[in-house]
Formats: sequence, C-alpha cells, structure tokens
Amino acid sequence: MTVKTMHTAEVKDLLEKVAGFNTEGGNERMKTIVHRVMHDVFQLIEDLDITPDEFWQAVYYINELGQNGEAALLAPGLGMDKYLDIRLDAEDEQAGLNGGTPRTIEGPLYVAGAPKSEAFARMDDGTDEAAETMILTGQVTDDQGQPLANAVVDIWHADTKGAYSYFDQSQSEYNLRRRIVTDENGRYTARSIIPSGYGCPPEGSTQQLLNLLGRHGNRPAHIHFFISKPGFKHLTTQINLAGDEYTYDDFAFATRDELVIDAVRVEDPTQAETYGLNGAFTRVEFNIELVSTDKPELQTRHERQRALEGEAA
Ligand code: MBD
Ligand code: FE
Repeated sequence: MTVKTMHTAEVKDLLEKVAGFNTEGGNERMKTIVHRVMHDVFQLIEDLDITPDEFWQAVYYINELGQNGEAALLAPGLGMDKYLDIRLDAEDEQAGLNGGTPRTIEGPLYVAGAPKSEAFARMDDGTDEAAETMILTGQVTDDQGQPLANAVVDIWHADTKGAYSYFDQSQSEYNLRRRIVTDENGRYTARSIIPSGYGCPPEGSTQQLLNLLGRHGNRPAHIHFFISKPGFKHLTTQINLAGDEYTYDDFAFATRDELVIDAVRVEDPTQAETYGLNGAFTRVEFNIELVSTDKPELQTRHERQRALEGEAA
C-alpha cells in the first residue's frame, strides 16, 4: 500500500492537538519537541509503509527496554551518545574551546561518590588473584603543558569479566571506582587490574535489536575518566586499550585514535618495587590536557541520572 495522508488537514490538526498547541498550560519547549517527534514518526510510518504489526512490535519493544533498564544502553548502541559528542565538539570548535584531550561518551555505568585520595589509590579489592595487575598513571596539564595540581581524576572500569561494581552485586562496594586528586606535579597513579571488554546482556533488549541489525554488542577493554578542576572545562573521556579485538569496533562508538593506549607489560623487578609490587605488571599511561574556561557551566559534568548521585558522598 502506498497511501499518503500526511499532507491532509486532518493529520495536521491531529498533530497540533497531540502536542497541546490548542491548550494554555504545559511547557512550550516540550510542545515543540513532541510536535516534531510525532510529526517525524507519522512521516516515517507513511514513507516506510509501517504495518500495524511492525508498529505494535515497536511499542512493546520500548516497554521491555524500560523494564530491563536498558534505555541508556541502547542509546550508545544507536550512536546517540556519540552524536551528542560530535555536537559538543562542534560547539567547542565554534567557541574556540577545542583542543586538549578529546572527550568521549560517559556510558551508563558511573556511580557517584567513589573513595577519594591524594595522588594514589588502589582501585581493586584484591579478590581477583588471577587478574593482571595494572598501574595506571599520568599527568594532568593545561594546554601550555603546565602541571595541574589538585585536579580530580574520577576513574571507573570493569573487572576481568567486563562487569562493573554496583551493577554487578557480586563485587564489593566501589570496587574499581576511585577519585584521585593530582599531586603538586599534576600526577595521579592507580593500582588496579586490567579490565576486560563489556558485552551487552545477551538476552537483553539492546542485543535483541543489534541482532536484527547484524551487529555485535561488544566494547573493547576500556577505562572511564571524569577530570575536573575549577577554571577548566570538565572532561568526560575514556581510554581504549590497544590490541583488543574490539578496539576499533566498539558497539558504542567511543573509540578515538588519541584515546587508544598501549598497555605495556613490565617485567623489571626494580620498576615493580617503585609501586610496591613484587611481580610483573602492566603499565598504562594516560596524560590529560585540560582546556581553560571561565564559563562555570562548562566546568561541571552534564546532568543525567547517575547511581548514588546527590547522596551523601
Ligand atoms: C559500558 O561499559 C560502557 O562504557 C558503555 C558506553 C555502554 C555499555 C557498557
Ligand atoms: Fe564502560
């Protein structure tokens, strides 16, 4: 069937009533958005000749997606988080605020209020004895290369199964989550374990849709960062470890060339000693360059729902 009804007065009128154009109350911005969204959905139904069966599949899919708590997981899978980053990069460019270490997506698995320490933190709880020890270290500087003391480096990553504490109830509280305040040389160091990549729940709604697109739902081994200091643009970023099968094939589109980092195996016992280790380890170095700004709204992370945010930390 190829019926066309979008141009009719009946449909135009329907869309205006749907969006509350003929009522006084409500929120103007929301009316504008809903009008546009519903117009575009109607248009898509017409253009692609969506059948009632297809339509109702989509409706119940959204129900299940929400029941599984996966809306914020499907979003990066559909490139939405990446698209918002593309826009923020373009805005920075326009405002002359580009440069520094590039941003990349936050993802849905941050937990606020991780333990905070000066210069160094041990991030793992020591229970995974088979895991490879990681020394993650770096320097935070400004765009002139000057070290930035007292920057907060908020780090979170998965365990060797690709699972994150809090969401994986089997892990201890704040396992693999720490905030480290940089020392007088702008340096931070974490002792942790090398993470594995993340995979979407195989029976979940996100993977179900990815299957229909012929796509996988895997991320490479990666480590998340928020870096902040008053007077500088807040930075949300991640590093992807080089050599992972998915380093350049991330279902969430977070990989950027500047953020692919070699994990270097160190066998030298004297090096191990400097970190208080008695065996070989893997060293990951991530130096971070922040861009200065006097705009307060750029100095904090964007608002979104986050676990434990707003609770006593
Ligand atoms: C993750 O660990 C992640 O970082 C993203 C973006 C999506 C799902 C799981
Ligand atoms: Fe992640």
